[in-house]
Amino acid sequence: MTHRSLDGEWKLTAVSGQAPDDLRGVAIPAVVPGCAHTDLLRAGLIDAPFDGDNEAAQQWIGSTVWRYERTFDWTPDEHERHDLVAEGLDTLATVIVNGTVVAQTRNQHRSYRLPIGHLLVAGENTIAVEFEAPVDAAERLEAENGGPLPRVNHHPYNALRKNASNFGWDWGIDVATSGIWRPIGIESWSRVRIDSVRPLVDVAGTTGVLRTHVALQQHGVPHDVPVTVAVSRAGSTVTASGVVRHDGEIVAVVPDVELWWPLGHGEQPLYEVTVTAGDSRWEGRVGFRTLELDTRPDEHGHRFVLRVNGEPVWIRGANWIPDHAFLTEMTPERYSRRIDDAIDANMNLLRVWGGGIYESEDFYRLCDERGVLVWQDFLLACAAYAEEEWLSTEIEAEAREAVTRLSPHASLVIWNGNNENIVAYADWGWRDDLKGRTWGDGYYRRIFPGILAELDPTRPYTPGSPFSFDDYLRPNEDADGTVHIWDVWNQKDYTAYREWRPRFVAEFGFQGPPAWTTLTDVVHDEPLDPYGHQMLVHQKAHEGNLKLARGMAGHLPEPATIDDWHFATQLNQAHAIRFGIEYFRSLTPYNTGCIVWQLNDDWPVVSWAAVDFEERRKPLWFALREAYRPRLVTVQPSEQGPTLVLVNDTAEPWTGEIVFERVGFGGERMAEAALPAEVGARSTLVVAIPADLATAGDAGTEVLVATAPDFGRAIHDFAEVIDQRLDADPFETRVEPTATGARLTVTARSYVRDIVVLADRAHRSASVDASLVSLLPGESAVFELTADGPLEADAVTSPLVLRHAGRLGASQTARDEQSLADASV
Ligand code: BMA
Repeated sequence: MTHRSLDGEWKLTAVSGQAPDDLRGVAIPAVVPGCAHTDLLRAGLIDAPFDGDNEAAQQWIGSTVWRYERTFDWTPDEHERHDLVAEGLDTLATVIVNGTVVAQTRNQHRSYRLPIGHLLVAGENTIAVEFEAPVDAAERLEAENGGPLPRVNHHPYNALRKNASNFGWDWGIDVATSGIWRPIGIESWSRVRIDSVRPLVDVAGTTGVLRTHVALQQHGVPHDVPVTVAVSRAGSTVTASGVVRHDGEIVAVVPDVELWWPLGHGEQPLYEVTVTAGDSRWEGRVGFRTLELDTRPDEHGHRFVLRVNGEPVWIRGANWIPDHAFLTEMTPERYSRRIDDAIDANMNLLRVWGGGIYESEDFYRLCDERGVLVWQDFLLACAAYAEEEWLSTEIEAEAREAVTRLSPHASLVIWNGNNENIVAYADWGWRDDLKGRTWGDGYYRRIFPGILAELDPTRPYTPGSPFSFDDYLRPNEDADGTVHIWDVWNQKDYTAYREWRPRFVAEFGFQGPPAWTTLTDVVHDEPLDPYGHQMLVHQKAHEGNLKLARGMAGHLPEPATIDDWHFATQLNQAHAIRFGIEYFRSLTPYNTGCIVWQLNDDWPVVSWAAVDFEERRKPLWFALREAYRPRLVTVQPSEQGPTLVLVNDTAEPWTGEIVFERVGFGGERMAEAALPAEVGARSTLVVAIPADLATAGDAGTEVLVATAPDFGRAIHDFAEVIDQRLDADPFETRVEPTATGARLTVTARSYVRDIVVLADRAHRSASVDASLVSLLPGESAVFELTADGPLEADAVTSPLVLRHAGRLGASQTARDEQSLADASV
């Protein structure tokens, strides 16, 4: 077997469509894997797509027919077969080798293997891949197949098997791409090659069982081929072998197997698996663990409990979207940093959302190694999908390929049929709009579970998210299965999270802007304003800014400046989600998990993300790190009055003393109490708060502090920021230079609520290791800033960088402006 890569330099030509006249027919240098946008950008023919309102100016790219072309030298060799292997074509592609059409493909989510040996000539050959304009193609397919089916957003993404959010989403830029987006090359082989491998794990007592399904492709008359499977770890190898003609299963038994565990439950030992058939080899890694998704009914409804190796895992997760609008710009390093963002925020699961892609091997490999669980959606989101042959053959083929490709990955623990399509059918009125047309039910009820039963019965399946495991009529019922909680962002105050009693929250989120630098690098409105033209290009949510304002009302003072708007909306996002998570987790084990919408962004945008596109952690990220601590202490209301809830998501039981203090903003101890307590491993303890601590004498000037060693402390504010008489100037600061930046020490004179260091405003490269820190009088907190440029003390302590909740609102801003004016006189 030999592999010749065709990646690298190609030529790109706009063939027809809306490309400007001076570009049409002109070949420009191109890079494969890549897409037309990135090639045009590299050639200096378009401006940066994410900047300003370039999105609108560049819509023609998605309405242009693009042709990729290159030549390559070919020297005939001893092999019998020569296949063109394209791992990803985006999307409707005509593949032409030496003038002969070898394929017309219709699906970004599949790979293609095309026999081309008969077309190759010694010496120079040409290959061309011509892409139909994706926007026009989606519209054409929709029109040819019965007209529009219900969906969100402006383009008919549900008519084309392409990354849906690439056409724009309520956080995503519309950059309908075309290109060869995964590697392409020629594979030459003789007699036999391994076509696919599905290594499925099981554990029986202390023994690991690996059932490896091997499918072969043979050239000539098929014969029995000896196949070997070797499973190794730490120098010891178990081998098993068998004979396969078309496909077969080879069972390897690994005694004293080391179990693979999710983060927080144990180690992640991975076993190397090598399959050999003739001179064809397949290599991968597996982790031995069992999986179970318990959705049985109980006295409340239907639970949603994931068990790994028999142990329930409480999910602390985030939804994952493509991390770059131009998928080919992703690197292993960027994947790694993003997964670190999840781990550092105490998460144990990422949900790969169905409007994106089946992620790259890098993503799953890193999750396998680090113990981050993966919930994988099939790629159908927020739309009705036709079940007729023109679409179903593609959806079925891509699902079979994805289930097979991802089968080795220990981290992959749940397959999910779709995102919100069932709830849209049941609750959003789509049933009536459909007028009897198909909408996707067959995929969720029959095709996907059928594919999993056949190809990978080891992994749990849920038909949709949300889903009630009861019937299709109440898919978002909180006592049953999974819910998506969106009434809060769309209509209600965030305290309405407590109107739900969810078993498992698969989505809930609240918007906030990206870091100041991320935002102002691309939004150049003068003056900067939430309703500025370019700002609105970077705010895709329906009435997003109104919802941001509504969501702050009653909590934070109305912002008077753009700087205050930026900080206040970021702070409110953090408060909203922390409020939600602490409440959901306080319901453990009735509630078994929450998955926040969303971890990441695919371009610089106002969104629900915790980490912005330029990889800056928003205040929300720091809130997640706190709220997702394995040991959480939180104050929650109950019918009997405020309670303290200790959630212990560790294997260690805890015994200790809870100290309660009711403290005035100036440091006065109004009341104190200490209670001994015990919390079992993976258990929750609810403690009544003593009456004289539970209620404030003056809610505007006191807080309740509950400290439980190892759990940390909960500061319970008796009032909203807007109703608290917080000191606008409550601390002293000290800044010392360090080898990598600066160390900021903040010492409180009076209660400081939510210190946030907007480090990028001190230097665009700067980041900080802590934020959302509240201090009682006399306490200090240390913030380590890291930067690759100078960090002056004045910059670090500037009121635009060193922020806190007490310095918000019109009167304060006027004072700040006055003091800045005085200083510059
Ligand atoms: C959920 C997601 C996405 C969307 C998000 C925010 O429904 O599934 O469709 O981006 O809400 O509106």
